[in-house]
Amino acid sequence: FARLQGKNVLVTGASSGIGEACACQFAASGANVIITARRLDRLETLRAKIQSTWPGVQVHAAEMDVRNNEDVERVIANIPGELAEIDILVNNAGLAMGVDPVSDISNDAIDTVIDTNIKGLLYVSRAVVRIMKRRGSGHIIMMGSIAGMTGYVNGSIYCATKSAVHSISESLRAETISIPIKVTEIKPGMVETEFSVVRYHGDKDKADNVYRGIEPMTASDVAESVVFAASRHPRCVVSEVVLLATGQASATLAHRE
Ligand code: NDP
Ligand code: 8X3
Repeated sequence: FARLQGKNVLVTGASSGIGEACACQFAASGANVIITARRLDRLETLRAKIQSTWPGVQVHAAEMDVRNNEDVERVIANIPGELAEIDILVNNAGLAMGVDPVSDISNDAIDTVIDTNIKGLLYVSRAVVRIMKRRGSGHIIMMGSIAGMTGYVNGSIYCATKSAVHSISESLRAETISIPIKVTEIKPGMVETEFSVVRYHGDKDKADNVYRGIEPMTASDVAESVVFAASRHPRCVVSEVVLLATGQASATLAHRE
C-alpha cells in the first residue's frame, strides 16, 4: 500500500498475535513502526526481524504497560526523532482473564481486564490524540471484538470492556471530525493467538478447545483488515469492520465439525 510509505505507526500489544502481525504488515508496506508491550525481549526479537526483512523502515521498540499512565506518557514522549510524529495508532493491547459467572469473578480479573482494555486504551488514546490534534491529522484503529456486540455467558468483564471500546470509538470519532482524525473499530471473532492461553491462565488444552472443529482466523487475517483500513484515501474512513471465522455466526454460534 503506497499510502503507508513513510507513515509512523504506533502499535500497542505488539509482542504477540494481532499486534505483532500488524507491525509486520505495516513494515512490509513501508511504514515505520513503534512497537510496544510489556515483554521487551519479544519486542527486541520482532525489531530484529523487521529490520532484517524490511531494512528501509525504522523500528523503535519500547516496554510499555498500558495500565500505567506514567509509563504511557513517558514512552510516547521519548519516541525518537521523526517517529514521534505518529500518523496511525493501533490500540490493540488487551486480554481476557478467565471464563466465570459474575458471582465467581476475581478482583484480579476485574481490575486487570478493565485497567488494560479500557483505562489503558484511554491513556494511550489521550496521549496520541494530543499529538494528532497538534499535527491536524491522524488515524486511530481500535481493536474491539464481536464480544462487544453481545454479552455471552461467563464473559461479563471482557464483553463489557469491548463494548466500552465501541463507545470510546464512537465518541472519539464524533469529537475529532473537524481535525480530522479517522477512527476505525475492528471487531474480530475467533482468532488463534495467545489470547485463549492467557484467558485460561496457560491451560493449553482449554485454549485449544476454543477452536475445536473450526478453523479460526489467524492474526494475519486481522492485520490485513487493519492495514486495509489504514491505507484508504484521505477522503474515506473505514469506520467499522466485523471479521468472523468461516463457520462462525456470532460470539455464541459456531458450526463445529
Ligand atoms: P495475544 O495474547 O496474542 O496478544 C495480546 C497482546 O496484548 C500482547 O502483545 C500483550 O503483550 C499485550 N498486552 C496485554 N496486556 C498488556 C498491558 N498491560 N500493556 C501492554 N500490552 C499488553 O492476543 P491477541 O493478539 O488475540 O489480542 C490482541 C487484541 O485483539 C486484544 O485487544 C484482544 O481483546 C483482541 N481480540 C482478540 C480476539 C481473538 O480471538 N484472539 C478476537 C477479538 C479481539 P505483553 O504480554 O508483552 O504485554
Ligand atoms: C475474542 C472473541 O468471542 O472469544 O474477542 O470473545 S470471543
